[in-house]
Amino acid sequence: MPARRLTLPTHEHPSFPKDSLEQYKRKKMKKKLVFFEWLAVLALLASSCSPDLAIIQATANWDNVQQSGSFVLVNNGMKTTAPFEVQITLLDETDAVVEVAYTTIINGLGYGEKLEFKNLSLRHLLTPENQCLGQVTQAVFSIDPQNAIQEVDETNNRQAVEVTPIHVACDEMIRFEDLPAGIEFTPISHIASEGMGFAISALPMSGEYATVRSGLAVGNGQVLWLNNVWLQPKLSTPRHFIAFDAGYFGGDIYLEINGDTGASPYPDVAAIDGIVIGGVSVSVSGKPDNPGVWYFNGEINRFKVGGQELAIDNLLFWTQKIKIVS
Ligand SMILES: [Ca+2]
Ligand SMILES: [Ca+2]
Ligand SMILES: [Ca+2]
Repeated sequence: MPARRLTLPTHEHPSFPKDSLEQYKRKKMKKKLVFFEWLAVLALLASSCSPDLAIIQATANWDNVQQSGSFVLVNNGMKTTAPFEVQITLLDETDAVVEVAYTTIINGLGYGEKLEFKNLSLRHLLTPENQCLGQVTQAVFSIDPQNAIQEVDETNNRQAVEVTPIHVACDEMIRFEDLPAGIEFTPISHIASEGMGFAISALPMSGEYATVRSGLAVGNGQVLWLNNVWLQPKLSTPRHFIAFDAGYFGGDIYLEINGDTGASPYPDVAAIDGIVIGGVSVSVSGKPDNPGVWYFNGEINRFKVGGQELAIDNLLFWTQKIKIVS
Protein backbone atom coordinates (compact mmCIF):
# COMPACT_ATOMS: atom_id res chain seq x y z
CA MET A 1 0.00 0.00 0.00
CA PRO A 2 1.50 3.26 -0.99
CA ALA A 3 2.07 5.73 1.79
CA ARG A 4 -0.50 8.52 1.94
CA ARG A 5 0.83 11.96 1.72
CA LEU A 6 -0.74 14.25 4.25
CA THR A 7 -1.09 17.94 3.53
CA LEU A 8 -0.98 19.91 6.71
CA PRO A 9 -2.64 23.31 6.79
CA THR A 10 0.46 25.29 7.61
CA HIS A 11 1.21 28.98 7.10
CA GLU A 12 3.55 27.89 4.33
CA HIS A 13 0.64 26.49 2.32
CA PRO A 14 0.40 28.54 -0.85
CA SER A 15 -3.36 29.11 -0.98
CA PHE A 16 -6.08 28.09 1.45
CA PRO A 17 -4.77 28.60 5.02
CA LYS A 18 -3.24 32.04 4.45
CA ASP A 19 -6.37 33.32 2.71
CA SER A 20 -8.64 32.01 5.42
CA LEU A 21 -6.52 33.75 8.07
CA GLU A 22 -6.81 37.02 6.20
CA GLN A 23 -10.55 36.50 5.81
CA TYR A 24 -10.83 35.70 9.48
CA LYS A 25 -8.93 38.91 10.37
CA ARG A 26 -11.09 40.95 8.01
CA LYS A 27 -14.28 39.51 9.50
CA LYS A 28 -13.06 40.23 13.00
CA MET A 29 -12.19 43.82 12.02
CA LYS A 30 -15.57 44.25 10.37
CA LYS A 31 -17.32 43.05 13.54
CA LYS A 32 -15.26 45.49 15.54
CA LEU A 33 -16.18 48.31 13.19
CA VAL A 34 -19.88 47.42 13.36
CA PHE A 35 -19.61 47.40 17.15
CA PHE A 36 -18.04 50.87 17.21
CA GLU A 37 -20.57 52.13 14.66
CA TRP A 38 -23.33 51.01 16.99
CA LEU A 39 -21.64 52.70 19.90
CA ALA A 40 -21.49 55.92 17.87
CA VAL A 41 -25.15 55.57 16.88
CA LEU A 42 -26.11 55.00 20.52
CA ALA A 43 -24.09 58.04 21.63
CA LEU A 44 -25.73 60.08 18.89
CA LEU A 45 -29.18 58.88 19.95
CA ALA A 46 -28.41 59.73 23.56
CA SER A 47 -27.19 63.22 22.67
CA SER A 48 -30.11 63.82 20.33
CA CYS A 49 -32.44 63.23 23.25
CA SER A 50 -30.69 65.63 25.64
CA PRO A 51 -29.06 69.03 25.50
CA ASP A 52 -25.57 69.62 26.83
CA LEU A 53 -24.88 73.04 28.24
CA ALA A 54 -21.24 73.82 28.79
CA ILE A 55 -19.39 76.81 30.15
CA ILE A 56 -16.32 77.79 28.17
CA GLN A 57 -13.75 80.59 28.36
CA ALA A 58 -14.63 81.73 31.88
CA THR A 59 -12.34 84.53 33.05
CA ALA A 60 -12.39 86.84 36.05
CA ASN A 61 -10.95 90.32 35.60
CA TRP A 62 -10.09 90.78 39.22
CA ASP A 63 -7.74 93.40 40.62
CA ASN A 64 -7.94 96.63 42.62
CA VAL A 65 -9.47 98.44 39.66
CA GLN A 66 -11.80 96.00 37.96
CA GLN A 67 -14.01 93.28 39.30
CA SER A 68 -15.84 91.60 36.45
CA GLY A 69 -16.36 88.25 34.81
CA SER A 70 -16.57 87.07 31.21
CA PHE A 71 -17.76 83.72 29.93
CA VAL A 72 -19.32 81.92 26.99
CA LEU A 73 -22.16 79.40 27.22
CA VAL A 74 -22.75 76.79 24.57
CA ASN A 75 -25.25 74.00 23.98
CA ASN A 76 -23.36 71.01 22.55
CA GLY A 77 -26.31 68.61 22.78
CA MET A 78 -28.70 68.12 19.90
CA LYS A 79 -31.73 69.51 21.62
CA THR A 80 -32.83 73.01 22.59
CA THR A 81 -32.95 73.53 26.34
CA ALA A 82 -35.77 74.77 28.51
CA PRO A 83 -34.96 77.97 30.48
CA PHE A 84 -31.99 77.54 32.80
CA GLU A 85 -30.06 79.45 35.42
CA VAL A 86 -26.55 80.90 35.20
CA GLN A 87 -24.71 81.92 38.33
CA ILE A 88 -21.45 83.49 39.45
CA THR A 89 -20.50 82.99 43.08
CA LEU A 90 -17.54 84.51 44.85
CA LEU A 91 -15.87 82.24 47.40
CA ASP A 92 -13.23 82.76 50.06
CA GLU A 93 -10.29 80.44 50.72
CA THR A 94 -12.44 78.12 52.84
CA ASP A 95 -14.87 77.78 49.88
CA ALA A 96 -17.53 79.72 51.81
CA VAL A 97 -19.75 81.91 49.63
CA VAL A 98 -18.90 85.60 50.07
CA GLU A 99 -21.49 86.78 47.55
CA VAL A 100 -23.77 85.25 44.94
CA ALA A 101 -22.50 87.82 42.51
CA TYR A 102 -24.71 87.22 39.54
CA THR A 103 -27.70 85.11 38.71
CA THR A 104 -29.89 85.16 35.65
CA ILE A 105 -32.35 82.94 33.81
CA ILE A 106 -31.57 82.23 30.16
CA ASN A 107 -34.68 81.53 28.09
CA GLY A 108 -33.21 78.40 26.49
CA LEU A 109 -30.36 77.73 24.09
CA GLY A 110 -30.60 75.91 20.73
CA TYR A 111 -28.23 73.22 19.47
CA GLY A 112 -24.79 74.68 18.79
CA GLU A 113 -25.93 78.09 19.97
CA LYS A 114 -23.49 80.25 21.96
CA LEU A 115 -24.09 83.09 24.36
CA GLU A 116 -21.31 85.49 25.34
CA PHE A 117 -21.17 87.51 28.55
CA LYS A 118 -18.47 90.13 28.36
CA ASN A 119 -16.98 92.09 31.26
CA LEU A 120 -20.00 91.57 33.47
CA SER A 121 -19.40 94.08 36.24
CA LEU A 122 -19.47 92.78 39.82
CA ARG A 123 -18.06 95.93 41.40
CA HIS A 124 -21.44 97.15 42.66
CA LEU A 125 -21.04 94.37 45.26
CA LEU A 126 -18.04 96.06 46.88
CA THR A 127 -19.33 97.13 50.29
CA PRO A 128 -17.73 97.76 53.66
CA GLU A 129 -19.95 94.92 55.01
CA ASN A 130 -18.10 92.30 52.91
CA GLN A 131 -14.69 93.97 53.44
CA CYS A 132 -14.89 95.29 49.85
CA LEU A 133 -14.65 91.66 48.62
CA GLY A 134 -11.11 91.48 50.02
CA GLN A 135 -11.58 87.83 51.09
CA VAL A 136 -12.52 86.57 47.63
CA THR A 137 -10.09 83.99 46.23
CA GLN A 138 -12.31 82.24 43.69
CA ALA A 139 -14.98 83.13 41.17
CA VAL A 140 -17.15 80.17 40.25
CA PHE A 141 -19.19 80.22 37.06
CA SER A 142 -21.97 77.65 36.87
CA ILE A 143 -24.84 76.76 34.57
CA ASP A 144 -27.96 75.00 35.76
CA PRO A 145 -26.68 74.84 39.37
CA GLN A 146 -29.96 73.23 40.59
CA ASN A 147 -29.75 70.63 37.79
CA ALA A 148 -33.18 71.41 36.36
CA ILE A 149 -32.02 70.34 32.87
CA GLN A 150 -31.01 66.72 32.16
CA GLU A 151 -27.88 66.84 30.04
CA VAL A 152 -25.61 64.40 28.22
CA ASP A 153 -22.71 65.69 30.31
CA GLU A 154 -23.23 67.27 33.72
CA THR A 155 -19.50 67.67 34.43
CA ASN A 156 -18.86 70.65 32.13
CA ASN A 157 -21.27 73.10 33.77
CA ARG A 158 -18.90 74.65 36.26
CA GLN A 159 -15.62 76.55 36.02
CA ALA A 160 -13.76 77.92 39.01
CA VAL A 161 -11.29 80.75 38.42
CA GLU A 162 -8.77 81.57 41.12
CA VAL A 163 -8.24 85.26 41.84
CA THR A 164 -5.68 87.24 43.79
CA PRO A 165 -7.26 88.99 46.81
CA ILE A 166 -7.90 92.70 46.27
CA HIS A 167 -7.39 95.65 48.63
CA VAL A 168 -9.99 98.26 47.82
CA ALA A 169 -11.55 101.19 49.69
CA CYS A 170 -15.22 101.05 48.78
CA ASP A 171 -17.06 103.23 51.26
CA GLU A 172 -17.66 105.92 48.63
CA MET A 173 -19.37 104.31 45.64
CA ILE A 174 -22.24 105.82 43.66
CA ARG A 175 -24.49 103.24 42.00
CA PHE A 176 -27.32 105.57 40.80
CA GLU A 177 -29.98 103.14 42.04
CA ASP A 178 -31.66 105.89 44.07
CA LEU A 179 -32.45 108.10 41.05
CA PRO A 180 -35.91 107.99 39.41
CA ALA A 181 -35.85 105.82 36.25
CA GLY A 182 -36.13 107.59 32.91
CA ILE A 183 -35.88 111.12 34.31
CA GLU A 184 -34.08 113.64 32.07
CA PHE A 185 -31.71 116.15 33.60
CA THR A 186 -31.17 119.07 31.22
CA PRO A 187 -28.23 121.50 31.59
CA ILE A 188 -27.66 122.94 34.03
CA SER A 189 -28.99 120.42 36.59
CA HIS A 190 -27.79 119.66 40.08
CA ILE A 191 -28.54 116.18 41.30
CA ALA A 192 -27.49 113.95 44.18
CA SER A 193 -27.07 110.20 44.44
CA GLU A 194 -25.99 108.29 47.53
CA GLY A 195 -24.75 111.44 49.22
CA MET A 196 -22.68 112.76 46.29
CA GLY A 197 -23.75 115.91 44.47
CA PHE A 198 -23.31 116.21 40.69
CA ALA A 199 -23.63 119.04 38.20
CA ILE A 200 -24.80 118.33 34.67
CA SER A 201 -23.79 120.93 32.11
CA ALA A 202 -23.77 121.26 28.32
CA LEU A 203 -20.85 120.17 26.14
CA PRO A 204 -19.22 122.95 24.06
CA MET A 205 -21.08 122.14 20.84
CA SER A 206 -24.45 121.04 22.20
CA GLY A 207 -26.14 120.10 25.44
CA GLU A 208 -28.95 117.59 25.51
CA TYR A 209 -29.49 115.80 28.81
CA ALA A 210 -28.39 113.10 31.22
CA THR A 211 -30.87 110.36 31.97
CA VAL A 212 -31.24 107.24 34.08
CA ARG A 213 -31.31 104.03 32.05
CA SER A 214 -31.18 100.33 32.82
CA GLY A 215 -30.88 97.04 30.95
CA LEU A 216 -27.63 98.09 29.25
CA ALA A 217 -24.63 95.74 29.12
CA VAL A 218 -22.69 98.06 31.42
CA GLY A 219 -22.63 98.47 35.20
CA ASN A 220 -25.54 97.05 37.16
CA GLY A 221 -29.18 98.06 37.23
CA GLN A 222 -29.53 101.80 36.71
CA VAL A 223 -26.78 103.73 34.96
CA LEU A 224 -26.38 107.41 34.20
CA TRP A 225 -26.52 108.05 30.46
CA LEU A 226 -24.78 111.18 29.17
CA ASN A 227 -26.24 112.60 25.98
CA ASN A 228 -24.03 115.54 25.00
CA VAL A 229 -23.43 116.65 28.56
CA TRP A 230 -20.71 116.90 31.19
CA LEU A 231 -21.03 115.11 34.51
CA GLN A 232 -19.17 116.71 37.41
CA PRO A 233 -19.07 115.18 40.86
CA LYS A 234 -18.90 117.95 43.46
CA LEU A 235 -15.72 117.13 45.37
CA SER A 236 -15.29 119.04 48.62
CA THR A 237 -11.96 117.39 49.40
CA PRO A 238 -9.36 115.97 46.99
CA ARG A 239 -9.58 112.36 45.89
CA HIS A 240 -6.61 110.29 44.77
CA PHE A 241 -8.44 107.80 42.67
CA ILE A 242 -11.67 107.74 40.68
CA ALA A 243 -12.95 104.70 38.80
CA PHE A 244 -16.24 103.84 37.10
CA ASP A 245 -17.82 101.33 34.75
CA ALA A 246 -18.14 102.97 31.36
CA GLY A 247 -20.13 101.94 28.33
CA TYR A 248 -19.08 103.90 25.26
CA PHE A 249 -21.76 103.89 22.57
CA GLY A 250 -20.19 106.38 20.15
CA GLY A 251 -19.31 110.04 19.69
CA ASP A 252 -16.67 112.18 21.35
CA ILE A 253 -15.31 111.87 24.87
CA TYR A 254 -14.52 114.94 26.97
CA LEU A 255 -12.38 115.07 30.09
CA GLU A 256 -11.47 117.93 32.37
CA ILE A 257 -9.31 117.23 35.40
CA ASN A 258 -8.01 119.94 37.73
CA GLY A 259 -9.05 122.52 35.13
CA ASP A 260 -7.12 120.85 32.29
CA THR A 261 -9.15 119.57 29.32
CA GLY A 262 -6.16 117.88 27.68
CA ALA A 263 -6.88 117.31 23.98
CA SER A 264 -10.67 117.02 24.46
CA PRO A 265 -12.68 116.03 22.53
CA TYR A 266 -11.23 112.53 22.16
CA PRO A 267 -12.65 110.48 19.27
CA ASP A 268 -12.85 107.12 21.07
CA VAL A 269 -11.90 105.11 24.18
CA ALA A 270 -8.46 104.12 22.85
CA ALA A 271 -7.57 107.84 22.63
CA ILE A 272 -7.86 108.37 26.39
CA ASP A 273 -6.06 105.21 27.49
CA GLY A 274 -2.68 106.09 28.98
CA ILE A 275 -2.91 109.88 28.77
CA VAL A 276 -2.19 112.36 31.61
CA ILE A 277 -4.54 115.30 32.23
CA GLY A 278 -4.09 117.84 35.02
CA GLY A 279 -1.35 115.65 36.52
CA VAL A 280 -3.69 112.67 36.70
CA SER A 281 -3.12 109.49 34.73
CA VAL A 282 -6.07 108.14 32.78
CA SER A 283 -6.42 104.41 32.05
CA VAL A 284 -8.95 101.99 30.67
CA SER A 285 -9.01 98.47 32.08
CA GLY A 286 -7.73 95.67 29.89
CA LYS A 287 -8.01 96.56 26.25
CA PRO A 288 -9.98 99.69 25.45
CA ASP A 289 -12.93 97.37 25.47
CA ASN A 290 -16.60 97.99 25.84
CA PRO A 291 -17.80 97.92 28.56
CA GLY A 292 -14.72 98.61 30.63
CA VAL A 293 -13.49 100.48 33.67
CA TRP A 294 -12.04 103.96 33.28
CA TYR A 295 -9.80 105.03 36.13
CA PHE A 296 -7.97 108.15 37.14
CA ASN A 297 -4.98 108.07 39.44
CA GLY A 298 -3.43 111.16 41.02
CA GLU A 299 -4.55 114.12 43.12
CA ILE A 300 -7.97 115.12 41.83
CA ASN A 301 -9.49 118.38 43.04
CA ARG A 302 -11.88 118.92 40.15
CA PHE A 303 -13.22 116.28 37.79
CA LYS A 304 -15.52 116.34 34.79
CA VAL A 305 -16.34 113.67 32.22
CA GLY A 306 -18.47 114.35 29.16
CA GLY A 307 -19.89 112.21 26.41
CA GLN A 308 -22.30 112.10 23.55
CA GLU A 309 -23.46 108.53 24.20
CA LEU A 310 -21.77 107.44 27.36
CA ALA A 311 -23.11 105.27 30.20
CA ILE A 312 -21.54 105.50 33.66
CA ASP A 313 -22.12 103.40 36.76
CA ASN A 314 -20.46 102.30 40.03
CA LEU A 315 -18.49 105.49 40.43
CA LEU A 316 -15.86 104.90 43.08
CA PHE A 317 -13.84 107.59 44.90
CA TRP A 318 -10.80 107.03 47.07
CA THR A 319 -9.33 109.66 49.31
CA GLN A 320 -6.13 107.64 49.83
CA LYS A 321 -3.37 107.17 47.29
CA ILE A 322 -3.72 103.71 45.88
CA LYS A 323 -1.68 100.86 44.61
CA ILE A 324 -3.45 99.95 41.39
CA VAL A 325 -2.93 96.21 41.19
CA SER A 326 -2.68 94.02 44.27
CA1 LIG B 1 -23.38 70.07 30.52
CA1 LIG C 1 -28.00 69.74 34.25
CA1 LIG D 1 -26.20 101.06 38.96
